[in-house]
Amino acid sequence: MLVDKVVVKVQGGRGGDGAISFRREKYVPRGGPDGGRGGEGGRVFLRASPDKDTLRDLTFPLLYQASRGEGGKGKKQGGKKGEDLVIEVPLGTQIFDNQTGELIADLLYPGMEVMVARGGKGGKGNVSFASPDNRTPRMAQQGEEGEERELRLELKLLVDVGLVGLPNAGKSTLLSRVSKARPPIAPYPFSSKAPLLGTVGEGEEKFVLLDTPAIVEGASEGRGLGNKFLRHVERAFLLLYVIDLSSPFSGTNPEEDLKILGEELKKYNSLVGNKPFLVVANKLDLPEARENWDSFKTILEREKIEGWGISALSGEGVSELLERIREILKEERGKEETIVRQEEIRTKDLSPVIYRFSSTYLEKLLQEADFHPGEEEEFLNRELEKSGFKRYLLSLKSSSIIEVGERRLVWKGKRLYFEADE
Ligand SMILES: Nc1nc2c(ncn2[C@@H]2O[C@H](COP(=O)(O)OP(=O)(O)OP(=O)(O)O)[C@@H](O)[C@H]2O)c(=O)[nH]1
Ligand SMILES: [Mg+2]
Repeated sequence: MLVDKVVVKVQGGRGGDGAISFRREKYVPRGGPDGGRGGEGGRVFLRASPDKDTLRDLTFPLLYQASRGEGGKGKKQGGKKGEDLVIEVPLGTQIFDNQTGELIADLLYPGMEVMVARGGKGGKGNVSFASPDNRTPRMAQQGEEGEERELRLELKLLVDVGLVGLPNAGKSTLLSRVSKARPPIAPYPFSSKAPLLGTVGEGEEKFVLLDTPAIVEGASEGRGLGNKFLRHVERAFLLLYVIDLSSPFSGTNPEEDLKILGEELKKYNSLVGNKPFLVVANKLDLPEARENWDSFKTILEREKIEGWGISALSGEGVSELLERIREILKEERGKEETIVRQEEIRTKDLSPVIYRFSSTYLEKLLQEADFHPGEEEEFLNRELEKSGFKRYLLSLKSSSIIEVGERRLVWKGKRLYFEADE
């Protein structure tokens, strides 16, 4: 079963304690204090991993804690920083602060990492407490506790195309025909109880298709399996309304099925209800379906709705449909704002969110920018404009901080800036 909502606690590592130590050297009988500072505690990050498609692994343990900073040492040596903890979550995971409800971040890019808890500061060593009155301080500061936060993680799968429809229409059959996914298929309603992903095609043309459990009239009031799985198609570029031409679920005709489906999707929300769609009229291999197709097609044409007749079972019409889907996806993906997938990120502006991108593209770009002294930022933003990478940045809220290796950038007003030195 797909786990798509979890609550977890995260905590940065404790800072290391400051050291109490005195210089010991030959011929220096009473050396001064030389206890160094404790290291900062590790931070906690969540990373978007394309290999994961569920939050199930996160249901246990409930507290994720980064490592402690090391204690300070003699000879004024600072302790080492605690190691960061990186937790992998599926692409499309949204991170909320469970107390305030604030959306902290939306992980849309493979490898994108967001910091969710700071490490505690290291304590000062006794060096810092020396004064003319107290040349041999026997005190040091303890490390601070790491920041603790309760997070709610919600997965909204990043799919390109979503299959929706009334029960028994052939959604799962179609998914299994065009991908390696093996959904349950059965000649009775509600055989699918959970959404299932499949990838279709290879390389540039590849897209992700999602099969969803059936919608029935009254789903918005909780009938059938309800519409709780529809949020997974909220970010799709395109929906396929699968209609059973042979024996419409409404018991009347395909038009009625289409009407019920359309209305339920609109009742769920306008994002899903108004998403571009194709009608996929299925089961054309059956004689009664073929009879219904002629009049249904005429109605679709009249209403200016694009419809495709197929048989998911025999494969008739399927490759033509796939070709059309690819054409639409090419268009949609080309639009800059689509990575945000029409979803506004509503957040109160609290502290800036820190992201890490393990991206060789960005690293290279920063190196190249160094060869343009005086106009590094100009160069950076100009190059960004030309690349597909900017789309990912557009999904971040303004004033976010982006860490690339040792460097920090600020994303503001749709531009990248080098963070001013403090
Ligand atoms: N003849 C024929 N039967 C089909 C076709 N597509 C699906 N079926 C049959 O219709 C029944 C339902 O198919 P599913 O793929 O499980 O339908 P679904 O829309 O996923 O159903 P739910 O998960 O219950 O919503 C199965 O018995 C399939 O074999 C088709 O193109 N032609
Ligand atoms: Mg199914």
